[in-house]
Amino acid sequence: MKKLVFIRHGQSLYNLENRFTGWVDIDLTDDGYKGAREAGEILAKHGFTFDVAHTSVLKRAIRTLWILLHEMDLMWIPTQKSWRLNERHYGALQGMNKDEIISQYGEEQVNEWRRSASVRPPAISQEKHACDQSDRKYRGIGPENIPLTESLLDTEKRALVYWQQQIVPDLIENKHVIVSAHGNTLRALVKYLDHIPDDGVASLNIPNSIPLVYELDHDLKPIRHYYLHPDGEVADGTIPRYMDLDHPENCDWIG
Ligand code: DG2
Repeated sequence: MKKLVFIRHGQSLYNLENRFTGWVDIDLTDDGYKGAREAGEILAKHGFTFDVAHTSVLKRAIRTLWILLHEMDLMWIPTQKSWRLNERHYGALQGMNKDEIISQYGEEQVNEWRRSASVRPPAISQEKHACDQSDRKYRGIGPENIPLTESLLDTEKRALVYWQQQIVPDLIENKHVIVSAHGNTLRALVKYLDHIPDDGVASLNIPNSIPLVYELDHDLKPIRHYYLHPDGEVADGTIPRYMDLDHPENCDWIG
């Protein structure tokens, strides 16, 4: 059996301020640092170790990984960073307060932008797009690959290229793999792994800094998955498929 751990970065400043983040390279809050430390502690407590790590080129995911690996005394392991693991590009919504956008466009429209599979938010301005294109982080990937906006399916498509080319080979070699990424990149990977249909993905939410463990068979098919939560108790047979952020009281944890 192969084990793969996903972690969404700790709370970012924009998460705290309830703003759309996407490709904006915002850092962690103090709580974000704490969450990342706790994630490392609980992984170590449960005997997890890693041979290789994958993350995005955005500092909230990178720093979460650094802190977590520091807690586990694993700072030496090889780490690969790729724009393909970046958060979904939220287009013109980036930097905007989510509640203000709801009052402007209505809950239904905003929900569709946030949680539908195929709907893209309005595109970013040409000026901002030019800034992304000239960002050194994205040099060498081809300006045509820098999105103006993305749907979840767009994000899934580019994340799956990375999955197939970089993560699958590590898993085949039986390496212990951790992926530190973002809410929507991880939604896209979970959607793929668990064959969630496009119209079933709206209620899938990934919480900040709670390790999500996948056990996979030799063909990389998921056997089961569970969250490791610092306040949790071992929950046998009652593991929720996903955390419902709106109703966390419905969730069981392995901790
Ligand atoms: C959040 C997700 O991404 O937002 O871009 O605002 O994981 O990088 O904090 P993250 C963002 P929602 O899709 O939940 O609105």
